[in-house]
Amino acid sequence: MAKKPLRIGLIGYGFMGRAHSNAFAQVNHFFDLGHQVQLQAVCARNAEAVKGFADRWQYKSIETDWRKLIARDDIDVIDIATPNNLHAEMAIAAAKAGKMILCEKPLGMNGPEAEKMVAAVEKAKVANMVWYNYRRCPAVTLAKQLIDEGRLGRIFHYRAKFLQDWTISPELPQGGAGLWRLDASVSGSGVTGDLLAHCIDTALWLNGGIQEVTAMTETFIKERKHSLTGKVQKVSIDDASAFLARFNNGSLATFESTRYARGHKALYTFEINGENGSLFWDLHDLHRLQYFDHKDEGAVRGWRSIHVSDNGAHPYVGKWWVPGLQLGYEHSFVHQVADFVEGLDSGKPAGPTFRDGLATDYVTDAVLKSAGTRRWEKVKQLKNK
Ligand code: SOE
Repeated sequence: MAKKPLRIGLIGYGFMGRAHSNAFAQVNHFFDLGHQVQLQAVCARNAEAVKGFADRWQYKSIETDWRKLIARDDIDVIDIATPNNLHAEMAIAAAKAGKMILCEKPLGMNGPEAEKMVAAVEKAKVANMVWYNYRRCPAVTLAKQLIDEGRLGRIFHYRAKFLQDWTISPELPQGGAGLWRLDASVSGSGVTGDLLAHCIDTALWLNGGIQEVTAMTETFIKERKHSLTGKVQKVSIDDASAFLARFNNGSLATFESTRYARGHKALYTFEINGENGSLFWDLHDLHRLQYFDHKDEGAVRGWRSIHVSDNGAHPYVGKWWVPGLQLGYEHSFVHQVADFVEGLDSGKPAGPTFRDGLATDYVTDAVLKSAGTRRWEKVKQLKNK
């Protein structure tokens, strides 16, 4: 049977534009889906650069004005891969135009902005998803399966970190392409919204909702030259952020993130300790899941390192190569597109939806608030639809 076309209009061509384009280009080669994903158009302000990107990734056409892209009737899905301050305006306009939307994380600059985005997609009844890609690393998906099967029993602890070291130099400017993450007026926040948001999305998925948090943040480099103005300006992002949390299921958590952990480039790890077992995952070893099962016979009991590459037993793996050959970072994006399309095919939308992204924004809001008040802060909970 002929597949339905799913015509993508991508906005933005940075690091994430590439990761998404690769996923769109690959997904039908490996997954059996009811839709054929098509690289229809890419949009960015610089016509020459966007033309180069379109040629490289084989997009059929280009736009330099995102409103024109959204108005086109040969586009089914708007994919927002722009800096954070543009997500809301674009997503709300796309929803009003009846487009499906994929949006980079974090969903909004903050909870109130993300609420408007959720209201827009739910009013328009358009499919929507946020690119929290780490859920779709097969080892992380396997962790979800093991938890849902009850193998860990009651959960006591959740521990997550996301450590980088790329902003230590005071000479690094803020603002502009590649460096907008250092400019709070564009990013919304520093590591809290950029890195901890990943940890929080995974945690909410694996361990349920968070009730309250107490946090501390620090801005180590107080002023930096702004790439766009050339002036030395105050830095308003959090360079480092750490918080304690209490989950609805009674478990306790610690979360830590920084861009000042010399030697660490993208060290995202989480560990979960339950009554019957524990799990540990490390992005630098992303195809492995460490699992401790207390039910194992005493003499051989210990942490096992599962190489998540078994065609039959492990999530997503059977779609790729032969057993034992591992998958990497880019596959998590391919899996996310596959699940989005399968959600369209089946009518059962895959997460994280905008609503799920809002739940993460509520936690990051509470973290930033607590860092200011130096008190425990309640996390706003999602209202029922
Ligand atoms: C920041 O360096 C960054 O690129 C984040 O923005 C991504 O979301 C994360 O996956 C890797 O690090």
